[in-house]
Amino acid sequence: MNRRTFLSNGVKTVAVLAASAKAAAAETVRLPFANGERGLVAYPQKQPLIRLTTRPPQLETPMRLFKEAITGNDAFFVRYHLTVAPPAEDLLRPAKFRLQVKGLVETPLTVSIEDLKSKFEPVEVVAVNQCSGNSRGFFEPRVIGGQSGNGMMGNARWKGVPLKTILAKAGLKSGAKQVTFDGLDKPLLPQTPDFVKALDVDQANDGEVMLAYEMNGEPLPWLNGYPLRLVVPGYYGTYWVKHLSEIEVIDKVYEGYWMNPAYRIPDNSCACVPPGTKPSKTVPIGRFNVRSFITSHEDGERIQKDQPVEISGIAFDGGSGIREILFSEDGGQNWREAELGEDLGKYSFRTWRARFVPKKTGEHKLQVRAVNRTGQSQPSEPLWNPAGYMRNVIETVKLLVA
Ligand SMILES: Nc1nc2c(c(=O)[nH]1)N[C@H]1C(S)=C(S)[C@@H](COP(=O)(O)O)O[C@H]1N2
Ligand SMILES: [Mo]
Repeated sequence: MNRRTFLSNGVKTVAVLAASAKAAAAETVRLPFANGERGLVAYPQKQPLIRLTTRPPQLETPMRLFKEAITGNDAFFVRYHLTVAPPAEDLLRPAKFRLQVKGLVETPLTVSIEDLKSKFEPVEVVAVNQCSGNSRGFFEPRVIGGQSGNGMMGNARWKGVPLKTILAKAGLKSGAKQVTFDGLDKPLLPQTPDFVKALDVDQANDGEVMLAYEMNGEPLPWLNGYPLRLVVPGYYGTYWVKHLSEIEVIDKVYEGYWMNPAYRIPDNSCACVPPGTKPSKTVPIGRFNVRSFITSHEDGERIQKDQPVEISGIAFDGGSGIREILFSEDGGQNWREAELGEDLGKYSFRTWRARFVPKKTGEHKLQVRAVNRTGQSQPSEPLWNPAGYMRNVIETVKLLVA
């Protein structure tokens, strides 16, 4: 089956899949919080992933699939906001698909995927995409929004054209302040605001923000933005607009719904407020904070006394890179340095491992804590904000030693 046929079959199948998702989800998983029962569901180009919602499709990656630094395309999480998402297959056909660049530019552009691939020097970056609300289900007190576990994240090698190159080709006019990004998915009801995101011109021109057409050496999977998406290394997934079809340069700060009031955090250094309270001032969410996970073992797993095991996992931050990973086998009383894996770049997952020899039976609380190159680390108590964003508390995995 070639990719075209696959995509076409895929799009036809999805309606059926969505309709029968309940029935198909015989297999379920339990995320470790109240009401954490979830079905596993297989969408086109995806292996069975944890279903958060069906309309629109929102799928979370099971933690056991994060054992490698790169997340497979078939394992990569999926997040959509609008009901008519993903867009109809017809709109995505390379023959039809065009990216428009307009607004405060000297020369408005209409670019095909073929143009992007053939007329511009490609660049690559390995970068984590993580949803702002990753791990929201763990918030206490609970908050409104998708109740996800830790799997709304993934790391891939992205290939495409720097946004800066395209903006230079169009030529920014003076007074350009922000750039907005819109994809082909649309709301079902006219009252629902279209999903449009904005970046300041300086950031859009930083040379790192990318118009990506490939992910891990393949065209983007349909559910991850085929045929073109924005990649904003180090920044929360909300800016990584999928099925990107319209770029507009504007002379003011964009105030559309998905920039304001949505996707905002308390305007302070912890992006947090006392649980249950509202921030007095907010700003748009920005870079990732530091996180690390144990992915070799699941909470509650059993291991043998005196048998050495390798504990391993991943860590990342918003782009300074990981300096050090600390591992604790006693619930955070003592910490020792873990061994870092290959460095795939400052925006990538960094793998780590540590040897653990359980000396006594009973429950052992394993913990991991990453420190980035600017010295930032993770809190031992969870931080709280009303939207349930940016959770990065030190994670604990309990192992039972027999
Ligand atoms: N067109 C479009 N792009 C979008 C979204 C969307 O709803 N529509 N959601 C954003 C959000 S909030 C996230 S977290 C990422 C998720 O990327 P993924 O689905 O490829 O994992 O896509 C972003 N890009
Ligand atoms: Mo998101």
